Amino acid sequence: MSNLSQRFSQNPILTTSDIVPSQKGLVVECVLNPGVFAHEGKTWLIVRVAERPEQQEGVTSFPVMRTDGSLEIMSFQNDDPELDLSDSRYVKYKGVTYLSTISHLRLLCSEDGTHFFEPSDRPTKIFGQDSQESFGIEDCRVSKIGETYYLTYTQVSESGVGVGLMTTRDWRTIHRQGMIIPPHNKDCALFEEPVNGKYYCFHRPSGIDLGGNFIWVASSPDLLHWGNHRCIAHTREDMWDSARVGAGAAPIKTHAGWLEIYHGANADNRYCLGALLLDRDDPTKVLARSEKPIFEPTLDYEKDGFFGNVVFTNGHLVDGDTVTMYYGASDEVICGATFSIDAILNSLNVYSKGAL
Ligand code: MAN
Repeated sequence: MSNLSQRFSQNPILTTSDIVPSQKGLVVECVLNPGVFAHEGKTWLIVRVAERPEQQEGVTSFPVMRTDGSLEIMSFQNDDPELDLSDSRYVKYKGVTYLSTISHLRLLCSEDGTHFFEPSDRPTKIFGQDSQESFGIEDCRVSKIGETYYLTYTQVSESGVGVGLMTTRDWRTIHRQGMIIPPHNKDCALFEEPVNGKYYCFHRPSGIDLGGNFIWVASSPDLLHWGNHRCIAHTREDMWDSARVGAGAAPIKTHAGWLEIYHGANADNRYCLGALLLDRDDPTKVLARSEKPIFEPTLDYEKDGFFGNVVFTNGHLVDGDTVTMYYGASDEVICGATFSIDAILNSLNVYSKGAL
């Protein structure tokens, strides 16, 4: 186990009991995977809140959003042979996949980076809005480009999983920009400055028969229209990131290149974090990558929970050599940890040219 990080002594800093349900009849099952940003001298999280009705004995029920924005509760008897509940994140029935909870985004702020509350002076809840978000919205990344905050997030519906974009300057009025990358795609993080005059992002399409769950880079003239897609990181057989990989938050610009903390999962759905280093002038070139995870689920709150053995990050703050990373643990609670950027860079395995 690597010793690169220092977990907050207050972990977990947010649990489901800290979050008030968005409406009567719903229970908060998970508060997880926060986007992170600094604004007006404070630390802010835009967390994912996953809810469903209280579960009754022998029955599985979960909400789906109707076109008018109200929730419909779907229910299935647990002994129905057509029902598959083998993964707590999903409900599969007669070959159709639903999510077991519906997620919205919630804005929280803090003076000290560990005690978070919903500010009373601005809107704090962002819900799925149309038929492309009827199963909810998830895992928001926040990138500040100029004076504007860009929020990339996962839009989930029966039509698939895609990347949505919202923008705001003041966190009072939020502008929806629609789906910028179509299904199946998620884990989109925008670079916070252009490289050679073009904007860049990471994204994660999923190959079905050919390919896999790999990290790609794309570029754009305007942050809305993305092209020139290049695959930069494959999963690696028999390693900690053998089944899926996906980008975390906006990459960190270092003297050595763009440093990206990413998640990787193996076939047992154990989610760890590692890092990639990309060329400063050409982010499609991978210079180095973690051989071993830089962060693993080892403590009780990371091993046991709504979906255990998961550490997942999509937000951090950078101050000099220190990255303060916020992460979801076991898909149920939010925690924090700090890393030294130099220590991460020194831990990477330098890549021979062209390796994926
Ligand atoms: C997926 C994502 C995350 C989640 C992990 C672990 O990759 O959708 O939201 O935290 O799985 O369950």
